[in-house]
Parts: sequence; C-alpha cells; structure tokens
Amino acid sequence: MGKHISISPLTRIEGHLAVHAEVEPVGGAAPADAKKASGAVGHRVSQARCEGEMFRGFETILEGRDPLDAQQITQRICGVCPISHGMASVQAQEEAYGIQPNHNGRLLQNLILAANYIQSHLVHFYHLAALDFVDITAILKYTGRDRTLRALKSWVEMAIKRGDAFAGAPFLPRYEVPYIQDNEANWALLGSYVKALEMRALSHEAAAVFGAKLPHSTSLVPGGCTQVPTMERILAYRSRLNRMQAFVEDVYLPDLKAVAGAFPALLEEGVGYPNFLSYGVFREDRAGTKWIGPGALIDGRWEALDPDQITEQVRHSRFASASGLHPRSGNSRIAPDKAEAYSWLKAPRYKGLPMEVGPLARALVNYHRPGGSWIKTEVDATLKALGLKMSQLHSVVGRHLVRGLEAQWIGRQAHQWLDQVTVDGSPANDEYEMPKTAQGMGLTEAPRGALGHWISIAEYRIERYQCVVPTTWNCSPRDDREQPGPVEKALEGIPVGDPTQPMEVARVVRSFDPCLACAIH
Ligand code: NFE
Ligand code: MG
Repeated sequence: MGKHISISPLTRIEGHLAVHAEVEPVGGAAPADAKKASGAVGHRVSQARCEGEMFRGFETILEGRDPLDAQQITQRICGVCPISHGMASVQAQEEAYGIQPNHNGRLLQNLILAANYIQSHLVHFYHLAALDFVDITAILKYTGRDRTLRALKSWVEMAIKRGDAFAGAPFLPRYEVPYIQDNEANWALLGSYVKALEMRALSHEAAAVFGAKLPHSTSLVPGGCTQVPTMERILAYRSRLNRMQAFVEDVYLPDLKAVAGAFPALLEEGVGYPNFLSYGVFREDRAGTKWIGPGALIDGRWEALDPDQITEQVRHSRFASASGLHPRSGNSRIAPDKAEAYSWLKAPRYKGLPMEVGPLARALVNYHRPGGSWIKTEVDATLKALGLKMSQLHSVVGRHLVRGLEAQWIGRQAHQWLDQVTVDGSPANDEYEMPKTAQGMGLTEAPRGALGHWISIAEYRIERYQCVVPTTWNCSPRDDREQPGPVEKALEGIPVGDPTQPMEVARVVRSFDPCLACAIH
C-alpha cells in the first residue's frame, strides 16, 4: 500500500521547507551498507511536493523607500548569500541610473562576491549536507590523539548518555540508515567539518576586507565599492584566500571524492528536468561579459538568455497576483487561504518551463556553450580524472561535486582579479544622479543559482521591487500547467528503503542546497 511521507521542516537547510512525498512499495530489502544505500528498493516516490512554509515580504517592504536603501535591505534576505542580493540590487540600480562600475569597482565587487561564494559552498557541504553521508557515531571508536576529534568524541558520548532529543543537535538524532562505513573516512570528514568552521570565518574576513562588514556589506554600492584598494588590503585578502584555496583543494575536493566513492548509486539518482538556466556572474568588462556565462540549456539544446522569457506562475502559490507576470510588472500581494495553493514560493518559469539553477546548471550551460568555454576544459579534465560520465553529474553527488569544483575555480580566479586591481588611491566608485523615474534589471548568479532583481522608480522612490531567487526556481511548486518544480521532479522515482527513515528524499533535496529564507523573501 502506498504511504505518505512528510518531512516538515526539512532540517540542515536554510529556512523552512516541508517535503511531502507519496511512496509506493516495489519490493526488495532495506540496504545493508552504504554502497547499496541508495540502490535499495522498498518503496519508490511516485510524486512529491515542496512547500515553502513561511512568508517574509521584502518586496513589499521596499515599496515607497529610497532606491539607495535597496542593496542594504535586500542583503538582509539572507545571511548566506547576502552579497549576491547586494549585487543583483546594485546591478538593477546601475541600469536604472545609467552607470557602470569603473575598473577597480568591478574587481572589488567580484572579490567580495568570490569570498562569499566560497563561504556559501563550504557551509552547504560541511555544515548542512555532510551528515547525509558521514556516520557521526564512528567517532565513538576513535582512539587517536587529535584534540578536535577527541573533544567531538566526548561530546557525542555525553549527548548519547543524556539521551534527550536535543542533546546531540545538530548531529543526533538522525535517520538510522547506512552511512559511510569506513571509520578513517568518517573521522577525516568530521575533522574537516570542524576545520570548515574556521574557513567560513576566514572567508567572511576576506569579503570584509573590501566589503567593510559581513555578512551584510556596507561598501557595495551602485557603480562600484566605497572601499579604496591599498596594498595592505590586497595582502589581507590574498593571505586569507591562500588558506581558503588550500582547504578547498586539499580537503573539500578529496572529501567530495570520498563521498562519491562511498555512494556510487547517488551518482545516478536525483535527476531532474533536462532544463538548466544561468544568468552569468562576475563581470569582466563594461560590455557585460561575464566570467561564468549566461544561457539556457533546454533538453540538451543551448540558447542565448532572453530575460523576457522569465515569468512567475502562481496557481499553487499563496499569492493573489495574476499568474504568468514578468517580474518587471510582477506583484507579491498575498492570499494565505487560496484554495489550490500549497506553498509560499511562486513558480518561476523560463519559456513556460521549470528550470534547474545552481552550480550544476552554470557548469552545464557553459559546457554546451557554442564555441566552447574554459568550464568545458575543467569539467572534461575532472570527468577523466574521476572516471565519470557527463550524465553522472546530473545527480545528487554530481551537484555536490560541481559545487566543490566551482569553489576551486572561483578561488583561483580571485587571485587574477586581485592582480588586476590598481593601487593609485582613486575611488572605486563613480558619481551619479538619481533619476526621478527609471527602471532597472539586475541579473546575476548567487551560489544557489540564477538571481534577478527588478526595480521601478517613480518620484525618486521605489514604486515596485521584485526578486526572483534561485531556490524559488528549484523548490517551486507546480505551475499553471501542473508541471512539478525541479526538486519535486528530481524526487519522482527515487527509491526509499524505509519510509520511516526517508534519508533518500533528504539527500536529493539537500543536493540542490535549498535556502527557503531566500526563496520566500
Ligand atoms: Ni539564502 Fe540565496 C543563494 C539567493 S538561494 S542563499 O545562493 O539568492 O535562493
Ligand atoms: Mg519575488
């Protein structure tokens, strides 16, 4: 008989997401080890729904305010990807004011964003997703002399002895399913988990060198950055970047390979739609060239990005606005009791299609870009080194792997941007005049995917502000044509060994790195 699974809320993500799944029995036994973990059949998901459980209202809060407050207010949408919101807002305002950052302004914006990206990818893998794979109880068998691991061991022992539900948070309680079996591998990953906390702090420090303050930068402004680059600041950033990059290359990437080796089935599962979207990110020049390029990949066919094709449908969303509006004329009036609605997320669509966004989408869009790209070279080299097929990247472990690779690429490139900064004491931002009436669109990529802000200014005030956010794309509910959102689709057909311990569902959802705080904004 079919069963209903509700994970509400799904933990170890940002924000409040409920996942509801229908599972049907298909026979077979529960898995005995990690290698079979995901291949285990007992049940399969027949359909799933993602529910954003909360509403925030940033777009409404912005109405009537000074446009210059927008990049400050929108950064508060999130503490993990604040710089991306700041950048989307800054770019929307730059278009509205008819300005562009100068050479240093553009580079400093890229550098602040680069450090924030690395921070975000580390948070996601270690502090949110790693416990999908790592066996925390393996620490009980640790007899070595590493002080961090010994401290972790006493703490887990104490948590188990106390026995109450929250003593072991965020590690215990957990789903009792097969995790990584090898003790040494678990200890190494747990050591990395703790070390990654330090690396996150370091990434914030690096971003703050030019961002002035993190998580919400005060120096990021339309037309550049109010910090003036000096040799001291360049050095302060570079010394931190060196340590972050060493961690990404020597620890993060090997840890990802360990997870890939322990869960081969997860290189095949969690496939979603064959539709991927990237707005492109990290501006290279005043002409709008981006280091990671924009585009759409629809069923294997690459096409140039056309922002007019972005709409938001609301049939199953708790909004009263008309469905299918372009964000330049969108609105976010709520309808909490709407009959058909089951989520506080709208359903963004491109050409009417659900699109996956994020590091995998950026890599695939650029991999298939006509004329090739540096990303194709990088991805091909990794596939060869790991003995993987291209299609295996479109999976739970594939998403994690590409996210880690992207952290490495960004760290390397940040050194180049640092080298290009000129130190002559001149400001890294330009003057401008606020127009009485204007519109602007800011398209960028946040760590989790395509991010757009649209601003309309009337009488020097914000008349309308709309954000279409990465997790809104990925965790969107069904649309007007009943097409499931990308995560809902990726859950269809996955095996669930034991419906009372639905780790397989959680692993698929977490591979998208959802941030519901962002998604509901
Ligand atoms: Ni709150 Fe965010 C990113 C944005 S996700 S983390 O990355 O925008 O929807
Ligand atoms: Mg919105």
